[in-house]
Amino acid sequence: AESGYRLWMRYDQINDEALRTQYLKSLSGIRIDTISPTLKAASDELGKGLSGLLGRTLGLSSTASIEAGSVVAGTPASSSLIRGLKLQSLAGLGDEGYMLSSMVHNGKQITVIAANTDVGVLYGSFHLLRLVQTQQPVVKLSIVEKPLLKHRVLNHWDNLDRTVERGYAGFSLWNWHLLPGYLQQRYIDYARANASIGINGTVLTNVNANSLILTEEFLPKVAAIANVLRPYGIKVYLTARFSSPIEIGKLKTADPLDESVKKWWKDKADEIYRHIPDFGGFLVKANSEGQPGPQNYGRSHAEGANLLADALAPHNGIVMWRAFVYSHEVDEDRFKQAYNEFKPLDGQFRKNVLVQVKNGPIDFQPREPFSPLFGAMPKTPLMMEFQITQEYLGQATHLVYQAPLYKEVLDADTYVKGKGSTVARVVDGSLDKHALSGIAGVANIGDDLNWTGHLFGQSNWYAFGRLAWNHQLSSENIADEWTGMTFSNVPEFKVSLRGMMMKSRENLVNYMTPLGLHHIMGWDHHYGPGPWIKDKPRMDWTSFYYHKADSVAIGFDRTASGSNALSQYSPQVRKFYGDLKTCPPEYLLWFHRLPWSHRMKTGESLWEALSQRYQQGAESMDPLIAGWNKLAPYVDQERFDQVRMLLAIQKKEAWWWHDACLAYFQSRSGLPFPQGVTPPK
Ligand code: GCW
Repeated sequence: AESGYRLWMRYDQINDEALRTQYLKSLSGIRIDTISPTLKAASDELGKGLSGLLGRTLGLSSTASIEAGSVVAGTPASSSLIRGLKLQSLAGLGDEGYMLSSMVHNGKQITVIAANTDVGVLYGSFHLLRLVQTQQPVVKLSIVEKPLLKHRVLNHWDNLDRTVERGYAGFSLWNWHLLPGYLQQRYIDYARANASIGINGTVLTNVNANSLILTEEFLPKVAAIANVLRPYGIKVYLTARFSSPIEIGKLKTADPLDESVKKWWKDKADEIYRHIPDFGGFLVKANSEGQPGPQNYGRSHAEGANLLADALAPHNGIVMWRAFVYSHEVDEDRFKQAYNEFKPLDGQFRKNVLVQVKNGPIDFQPREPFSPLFGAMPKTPLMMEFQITQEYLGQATHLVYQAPLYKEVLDADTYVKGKGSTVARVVDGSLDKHALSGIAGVANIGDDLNWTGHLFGQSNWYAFGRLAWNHQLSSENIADEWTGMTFSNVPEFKVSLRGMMMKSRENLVNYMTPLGLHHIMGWDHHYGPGPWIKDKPRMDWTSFYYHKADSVAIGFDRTASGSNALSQYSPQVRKFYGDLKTCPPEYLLWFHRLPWSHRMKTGESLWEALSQRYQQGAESMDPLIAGWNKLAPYVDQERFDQVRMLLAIQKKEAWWWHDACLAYFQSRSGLPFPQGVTPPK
């Protein structure tokens, strides 16, 4: 029962009786008038949540008279009371925002959850629940909220056989065999969890796509999932394999300029919308890692994207076209390839296309500089792609709270329109005035009892959703919300756990890839260390390509004397990273190739600094484990043990990284370890 299945929506009774009584005064009954499927979801959630937390079944009614303590939820259309309030602030809230207000109505103190749409009411209901779950006051509420980004989407890399590419939490949630007839409760709980953090879209299938998903065999199954998710404000999207017209359409070509191909996609879109009237659109990986695409026919990414965009446009669907492309056939730093290919296409995409860009230029490393595409395509809405599943971050075995990673990228300044041109402002459309905006997170969810394998994987799903809604939230606040809802609101507990979570990502960077090292993980599985990996069919699949360590130096020179990838950034950013005086140590080997004897600002040599970071990283596990053990009184045995056991594995593996990397790099540098660094076993 305590496996973690309930995620952050636990709704257990608040222990403190005085506090419960206080809450009951303000929240004594729920009134929702008209019951649409979405308002029913809101009312179910409020009913279940408040009754659970406050330990008393709350009256839930569409006719109950308004009493002091009533919660009135609805839209001007669904509720005459809310219509009567003539709420001014609704005007600015769009179709997903909401307000949460304490008000006096006919002399009675009530709480109003109001929005322009039913889904806004649902989001507001979850907000109210969060306040109670985290034991915040609910009197004198005056909250208005609306999302800063339009499309807040999970990307499932789920295959039709239910394996999940880079999934570490079991098999895919989507049981294609039993669909459409059998609808698991889990689909509903998935929808609730996403709605609770404002996620409004999900791509069900892997970007390495199978065209069968677009056939009559599968579309009714997709429609069944869409029907479950719809009341929760979540749209369904699919990945489109570019060669589908050939594979399932029996055409001779998939050339985007061919008339029969255009017609095929139009017909296909019409067919999909017959099954799913509010289908979201397509996510496409094309001409990347062997996937088919427009370049197979000598056409550009824009021509490929526009083909699909035109087919979806009559139905208001969108195309999310990925910019993750690189090829060993091009003699160019992999860092530079996406930019080289996409920047020239700026302005050529249809209005319903977003180009989806991974946060960094290589591939979801523990730390990457922001992708230089952000800021480089002002005429195209760019969608952020984060990876929630920890492909390169110890997968579902290591505790890594990723909000600081997401924030680091979102807050980075591109300087393309002067100071303050942050990546977040590129992505939310405010910098270049785009109405379309979005963010995607590659999901870490599977059918494991606790959804994410590592219990703390839940915090990354949660943090992604919260930042997708509002990228200005702080990592600390998000951690506090999550720990409060997931475990306990005892202040000492929250403060300790926050501290542990906030350090966890930097710890991992230190024991895996300190000082700007990147992509030195084991080949293909990307789990453990593999800095020695050299002989592979492609240079850009070796570790040596990225670290280039020899007896003299280490690092990738991306300044003007090297690949000059830095030229893809604005002059300020270029100078900042390019100048050794300003380049932060965290990014050093991303941009510079330096002798082992290079003097760091701290006075130590590069070799010493590197060794020390590995040492720090490995040693960081002891305080983390001790910290968790101290928290035992606040966590049920089952979840406590889950984390405890994984931390023990993580510690072993942090030392594995330490030993393997130090042994390897010493075989290059030939230098002795500085004092305090444990020699590798
Ligand atoms: O991160 C890499 C992964 C691939 C993945 C690819 C991509 C889905 O190793 O498994 O394929 O990127 O993002 O397309």
